[in-house]
Amino acid sequence: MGSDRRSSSVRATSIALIALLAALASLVVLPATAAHATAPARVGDYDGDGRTDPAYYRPGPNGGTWRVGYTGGTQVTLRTGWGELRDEVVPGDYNGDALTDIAVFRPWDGSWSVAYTGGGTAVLKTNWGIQGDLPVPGDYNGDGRDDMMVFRASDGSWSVAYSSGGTAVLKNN
Ligand SMILES: [Ca+2]
Ligand SMILES: [Ca+2]
Ligand SMILES: [Ca+2]
Repeated sequence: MGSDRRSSSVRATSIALIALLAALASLVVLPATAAHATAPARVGDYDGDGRTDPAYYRPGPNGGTWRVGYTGGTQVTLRTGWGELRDEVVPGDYNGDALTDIAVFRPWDGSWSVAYTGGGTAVLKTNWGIQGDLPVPGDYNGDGRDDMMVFRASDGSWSVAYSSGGTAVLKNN
């Protein structure tokens, strides 16, 4: 009897603890889940078959996760633990091998880092862009490699650093 009472009291305490944890979880976990739900879709041709593949980047405290669903139906995690929470994702084909590469722009130091889908990583550029700039990667010189463009709303400038080297301001105001 005594042991039953004790175990039911332990059970009650456990249930109270679980309820407390659930309440805390709803405070702590749900906003993160909501953020994950809005993980940006970043399409690209990640397998080079000429068809655009749906993909998304999910930021996390220990680095982000990139998932891609190939048009043929296979889903693959391209990379985990890569990128930081405040990074902006800027996928593109930075080496011109026809495979979209995963990449991030880091506003606080202006760095552009890429993890090539074919393998290997690189910091493509530093000090290219600041907080508030809009990164707009694309192939601005038609050499088959995407370039690092930043648009600055405050002065209407479009500044590009070509993947092959060199920089230019394409348009101002
Ligand atoms: Ca594809
Ligand atoms: Ca590539
Ligand atoms: Ca280019």
